[in-house]
Amino acid sequence: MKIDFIELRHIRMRLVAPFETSFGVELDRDCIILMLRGGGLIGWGECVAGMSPGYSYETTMTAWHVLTDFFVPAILGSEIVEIEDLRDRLRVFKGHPLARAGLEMALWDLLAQAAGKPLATILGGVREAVPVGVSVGIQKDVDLLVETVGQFIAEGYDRIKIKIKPGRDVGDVRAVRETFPELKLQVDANSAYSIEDAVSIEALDDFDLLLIEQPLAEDDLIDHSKLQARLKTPICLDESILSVRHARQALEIDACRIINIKPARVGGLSEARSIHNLCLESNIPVWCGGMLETGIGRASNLAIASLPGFILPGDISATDRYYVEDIADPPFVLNPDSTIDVPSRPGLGVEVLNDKLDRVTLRREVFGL
Ligand code: OSB
Ligand code: MG
Repeated sequence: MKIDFIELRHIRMRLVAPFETSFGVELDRDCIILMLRGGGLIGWGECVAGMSPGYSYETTMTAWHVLTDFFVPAILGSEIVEIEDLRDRLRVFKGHPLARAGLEMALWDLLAQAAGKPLATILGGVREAVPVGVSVGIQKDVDLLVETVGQFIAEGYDRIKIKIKPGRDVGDVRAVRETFPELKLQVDANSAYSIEDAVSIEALDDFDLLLIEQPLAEDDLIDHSKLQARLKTPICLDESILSVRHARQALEIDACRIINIKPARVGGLSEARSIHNLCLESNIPVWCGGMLETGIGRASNLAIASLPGFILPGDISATDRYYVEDIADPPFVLNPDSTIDVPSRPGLGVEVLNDKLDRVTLRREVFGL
């Protein structure tokens, strides 16, 4: 099909509660919503780059620049038959996986709709519902953290991830573990430690955690490997894994024993599926990470998380954990067994609500033939 129209929107949505990590606190979430038209169908994508380069070097503004000046012109007017056609056209450009992934998501939606099948089916999904947990930001103090975790458990989440940073690690984890001895618990440092101050990471080894996510720098597989050798708890890499090659190399040197797969971080669903396939062959458990997505990105995450290797609960929570009002319908709800249903309608399987989308749009640009 020929891609004859593309629309980009920079949107901003208020989070139900501020989200604090080792790299900062967010009250609002910014992202770019992409709309692609081809063959009379419309596909939607979400580029998760936020306002500050805290998680990744990409921001909403750099993604806007790279998309509008390079990626969109490379595909507008092109005859696209499969995802590889898009990947081929973008291969000459370096980096910017979040921008790449947003565009790729819209194309997956379009191609799945053209095939009349849910995205999950097209990707090779095998589950109708996926196990999920909730990612809890750093709270004002330990008491509030324990209370917040307790509320999510009461809502039905059976796996909790807590964000940590130097000074807010062992104390936070001990308090949660003492209050909830049986809880499936894991932590995420978002690369806030160095190998020199990893003693506090080693101190977390005795709390029966499912995993310790991204303790060290994103560009440092070597020190992660040294740290993993000192821990019985599996290290899980997030920021460090940008491609299937990184995944293979990390596993070869035992830099991690679990991988967090975020399609956005690795440049799209196609690369995410390759990493999943590698891990499945290598008996390495994977799970789907999140970037506080709207219903559009969440539908895509649920689709990839339905693949057989995603055996650990994902950071894919119900809509009401993030937003009062979403831009897509229906909202995602938590099932009593701490799972969320995978959309079963063709494509992403959600309906974008144009009036709500208009209300959160800060900037819009269209590209037509
Ligand atoms: O590191 O997993 C992360 C959110 C923004 C940026 C980075 C991360 C996160 C989360 C939230 O942990 C997961 C979610 O979407 O619920
Ligand atoms: Mg993470």
